[in-house]
Amino acid sequence: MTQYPFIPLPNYNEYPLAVMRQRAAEFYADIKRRRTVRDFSDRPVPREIIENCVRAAGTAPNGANQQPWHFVVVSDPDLKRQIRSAAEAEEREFYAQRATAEWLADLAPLGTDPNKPFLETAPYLIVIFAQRYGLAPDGGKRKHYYVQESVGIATGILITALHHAGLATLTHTPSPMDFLTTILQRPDNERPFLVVVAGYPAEDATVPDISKKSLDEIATFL
Ligand code: IYR
Repeated sequence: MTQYPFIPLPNYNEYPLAVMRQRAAEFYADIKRRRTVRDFSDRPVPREIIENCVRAAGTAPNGANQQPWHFVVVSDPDLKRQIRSAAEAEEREFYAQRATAEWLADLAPLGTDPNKPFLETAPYLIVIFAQRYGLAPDGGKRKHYYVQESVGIATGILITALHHAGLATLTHTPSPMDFLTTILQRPDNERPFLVVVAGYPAEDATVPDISKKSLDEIATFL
C-alpha cells in the first residue's frame, strides 16, 4: 500500500492561553451538566440534528482509519416496539436470573428495573454496531484493529455531541443484545455495541443524586 499524500495540518486553531483556559473551563462546566436520563418526552427532534451528531461521532480517532462502526438510527415506531419488547425480555431474565447478587446490589441505588418504556417514548434509538472485520471490495475479510477502543471513542463523541446540541441521552446496554442484529438486519461482521437513546427529557424527569469522583481521585500528574 502506498502512503497517503501528506498535507499541512488543516484548520488547526491556536487560541491565546487565556482563551484556552476559558474554553477548557467552559467545556467542563457544560459537559458536567450531562446526566443519564431515563424519562424521555416523545417530542420530535429534527433528523438533521441527529445526522450532525452522528457525523461528529464518525470523526473519532480509530484503528488504521478503518472506522469500524455503523450507526443505525431508529425512529420507526414498529422497530422501536420490537426493540423494547426484546430488550425487556432480556432484562427480565437479567434481573430475575442472570445478574449476580453483587451486581443487583450495585444497581439497586440507581433504581433500574426491566421496564424500558423509553425505548418507545424517545424519538431516537441510535444503535451502534462494531464491525469486527471489514469487507474488501472482492468480498474478502479485512482485519480491523482496536475495534472496541475505536467504537467506544466514537460513542463518547456521539453522546457529547447530543448533549452539546441540547438533547438528553441514555446509554443502554441490554445483555445479551444479539436481538438487535436480527431486528435491524445487520450483517455478520457487525456486533451490537450499545444503544444511545436520545430526545428531550420528560418534563418531570428525575435523576439520582449522584456525584463524580474528584480530579485527585481520577488522575495522577507525575
Ligand atoms: N442492562 C440493565 C442493567 C444495568 C446495568 C448497569 I452496569 C447499569 O449501569 C444500568 C443498568 C438495564 O438496562 O437495566
